[in-house]
Amino acid sequence: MTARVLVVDDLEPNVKLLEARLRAEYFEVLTALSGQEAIDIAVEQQPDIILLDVMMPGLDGFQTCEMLKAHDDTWHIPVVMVTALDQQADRVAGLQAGADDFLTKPVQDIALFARVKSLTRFKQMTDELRHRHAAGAAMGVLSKADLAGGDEEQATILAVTDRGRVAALDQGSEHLPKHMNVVYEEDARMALEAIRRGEPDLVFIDLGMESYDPLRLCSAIRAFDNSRLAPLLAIAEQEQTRQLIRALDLGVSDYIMAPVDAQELAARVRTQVRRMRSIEKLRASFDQTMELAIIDQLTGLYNRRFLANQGSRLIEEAKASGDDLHCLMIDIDHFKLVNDTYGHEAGDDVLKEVSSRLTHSVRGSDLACRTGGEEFAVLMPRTPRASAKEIADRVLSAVSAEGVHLADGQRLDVTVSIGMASLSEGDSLASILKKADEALYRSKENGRNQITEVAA
Ligand code: GH3
Ligand code: MG
Repeated sequence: MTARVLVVDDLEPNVKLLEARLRAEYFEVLTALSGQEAIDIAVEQQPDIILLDVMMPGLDGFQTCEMLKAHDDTWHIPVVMVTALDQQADRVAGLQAGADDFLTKPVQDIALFARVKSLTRFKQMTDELRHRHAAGAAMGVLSKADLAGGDEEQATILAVTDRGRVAALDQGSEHLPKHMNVVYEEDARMALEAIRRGEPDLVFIDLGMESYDPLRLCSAIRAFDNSRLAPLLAIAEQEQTRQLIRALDLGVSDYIMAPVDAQELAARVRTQVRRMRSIEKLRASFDQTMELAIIDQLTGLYNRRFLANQGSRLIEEAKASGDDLHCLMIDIDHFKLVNDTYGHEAGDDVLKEVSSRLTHSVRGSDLACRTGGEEFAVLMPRTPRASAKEIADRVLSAVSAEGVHLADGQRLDVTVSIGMASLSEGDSLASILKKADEALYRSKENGRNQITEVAA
């Protein structure tokens, strides 16, 4: 995995040093010697991740971080604060300024690449979701709030270790929000099952475990869809750097070195949980936006926009494969009379009921849409004429067979008129809809409650 990293430090030798190490691992590197320069470059060049020194003249690292996180063009770029060793207060201030992670000087390779890779993975995931969001919805612009800070309360942490309780973990949990509780599991197989069931929100893996290969556990967790994204934190002893590097290659999200600093542990747990929650939030908000963008809210059918996109695709596919495709245009008869006689609400109820009967009359592979007030279109891919006619008959009788019950108990007879057209060579979505529409008007002229076909 590669990424574009912006290195920010007022001391040029520091910049050069990090730059060389990142380049050696095939990262692309941008550099800045001040906070302001960092902001300008970030806005213009959109790096994937920013390594930001804390102690700088002018804008210091915290101020720079705050400004990056407040700027519309840079708020989504992960920031790693580079702090002097033993500056515990700096770490807390960094996280408060909105930093996504921190590294302590002198920066060790393993820590550097672990943080950079993990944040790059996170950014790729959120970028993908942000792009889908933007593409899928002209409405519903994604706000900063959708990404920033998922809810980090209420998390279950599973610690997999066969060496008894980890003192630092117990101490660390004192620094965690109240609703994060740590559960221990000695049996790696049991742990794996719980993880695959999606039970823990975060997993600690003790790399010193003896009853089961901890690396095998990491890869087994990552091999399953359900647990592919679960935050995994490795706990490693100083002499376990080789295993740790393997674990990071296998997709461990982060690690903590023994002797574990309880506050650091708490900060890392919170960061991981927050990241996971923000991805979940982004997904949910994406699904919701998509649904609003493509579903007609009154009837639950697809809307005109979806027909325009998806319909064109179906037409192109049918033309490429040579399969039959048929189109129905359906319009409720004398619908204005329903509104005028029984009121708009009764009209809405009729629309919902007709839509529901339509949905039940067509097949899952057919695309049924509400194209306008009381007008519907159905595209039926891979459907020969005889089957299309059968489906049109089914729609006609499903609507007329039984009256629609209004909220006040009255029963209303409702019928529809239908136009049917088949796809011919030169057709586009617009032209097949037009043909079906013309056929529909013939059904209206000829007395309604009937189907008119136009041949290809
Ligand atoms: P025809 O048989 O020729 O189709 O006659 P019609 O009365 O169905 O057609 P017309 O186009 O004259 O009237 C359609 C009516 O549908 C007019 C409009 O007020 C009503 N309408 C459109 N959208 C909605 C809606 O969402 N809810 C309700 N209740 N009525 C709607
Ligand atoms: Mg009508």
